[in-house]
Amino acid sequence: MNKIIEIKTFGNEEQGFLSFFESNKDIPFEIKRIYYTYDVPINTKRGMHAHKELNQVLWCPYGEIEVILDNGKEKKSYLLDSPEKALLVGKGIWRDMYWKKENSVLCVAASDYYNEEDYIRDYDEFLKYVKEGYWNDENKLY
Ligand code: T46
Repeated sequence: MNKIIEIKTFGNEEQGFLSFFESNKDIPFEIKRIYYTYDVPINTKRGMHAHKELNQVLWCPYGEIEVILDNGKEKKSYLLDSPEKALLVGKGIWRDMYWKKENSVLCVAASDYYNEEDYIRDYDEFLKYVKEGYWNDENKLY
């Protein structure tokens, strides 16, 4: 988790491209929910939370979105600027997303149904979980 992966892609410039990934094969979990974020004004920041248990894969089929991941010990920046790139984001990761281009779309496939109880929306609370070793070493960044 917490790394960029390449999405399998077929096609050519004459006919266009098709990209796909499959649960438990290309991404390391079963998908239970899909959502997407769009019509976000440029330079908007979203996210600002972590998940206790949720695993997700993020991809940007159109546009450019920067995702900053923070495991409480280090931060890394990942650029979603191609429909052939995806970012795996596991549990115990604080995330901030920045919309870098007009009309960029963020798509997300998640390992579980929506549950507000799984969110940590306060950064100090997130750091407390990190200090207590809640995720052990399962939230490394790559
Ligand atoms: C994440 C990043 C990448 C629902 O009711 N159902 C859903 O499935 C989702 C995802 C959200 N919501 C509600 C909860 C809030 O009232 O939609 C509203 C906006 O959600 P939020 O402010 O959490 O949106 P983002 O863009 O900051 O974060 C979202 C996901 O919530 C989050 O899990 O990792 O995208």
